[in-house]
Amino acid sequence: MTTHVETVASSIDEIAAQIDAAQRTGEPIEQFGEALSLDAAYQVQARLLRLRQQRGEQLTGAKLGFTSEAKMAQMGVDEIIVGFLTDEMHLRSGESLQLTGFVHPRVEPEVAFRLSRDVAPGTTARELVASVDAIAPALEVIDSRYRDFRFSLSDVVADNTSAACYVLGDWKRFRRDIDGLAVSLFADGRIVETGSTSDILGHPVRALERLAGMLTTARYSLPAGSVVLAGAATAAVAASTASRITALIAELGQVELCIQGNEAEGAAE
Ligand code: OOG
Ligand code: MG
Repeated sequence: MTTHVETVASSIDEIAAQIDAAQRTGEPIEQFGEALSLDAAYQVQARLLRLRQQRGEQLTGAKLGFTSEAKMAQMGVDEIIVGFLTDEMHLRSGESLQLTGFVHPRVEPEVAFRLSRDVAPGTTARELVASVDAIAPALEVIDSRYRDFRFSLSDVVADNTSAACYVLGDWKRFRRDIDGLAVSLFADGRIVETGSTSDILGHPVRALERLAGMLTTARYSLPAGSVVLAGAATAAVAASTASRITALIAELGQVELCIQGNEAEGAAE
């Protein structure tokens, strides 16, 4: 006889397997909706991380979501969420994004922090901020595995907060006075979104402080050298609309992503 606990555990594994398959094939799935609690969604996310680690991927950091009004308004979700990053998601400078294999990727500008020490659940906000040694402009590629890029809070948490890839600009020494810096997103040289680093919870360092409390929920430790993405200051743009997307953050610099596949529309592969 199966107990209730076993049934719940197997449905977490089952949901994780479905999301993992959607991520690997680029075939979208239906939302889970009300059936999935937020706690179960974080368990699904932890299971997804284990599946990726079993395939040899390494945890390289964490990302926050919905830390700006622009993102909350774009997606209709208004609670801060956390997801994980792995080495496979890291696109090196000069590497292009291949659109094949994604469902409907979008790109957004991010502030990235680097941790100089291991950070485990239970670390205080003050300790976490004190462990940061560098900051960089970044781009995040998000790709919801759900049909039509629509989800509830639990759906998006289970789907590792839509995390797909990230690109980092050059690291600079960490400093705290990084609020009020202009953020611009360009698609093929045209400005498509603008904002300010203050749009991230009033100050990007607040995103770090929030992460401290969320590691317990997320159930993982971050190794020294980990990257933390603070959450986009502006709405995201569809990757299919440009062959080059650039984020520029005043005083931090710029970071660029080339996208392959747009020009191949209709061409025989
Ligand atoms: C969820 C991910 C949100 C951010 O920066 O706010 C996020 C999504 O928009 O699909 O990464
Ligand atoms: Mg993001």
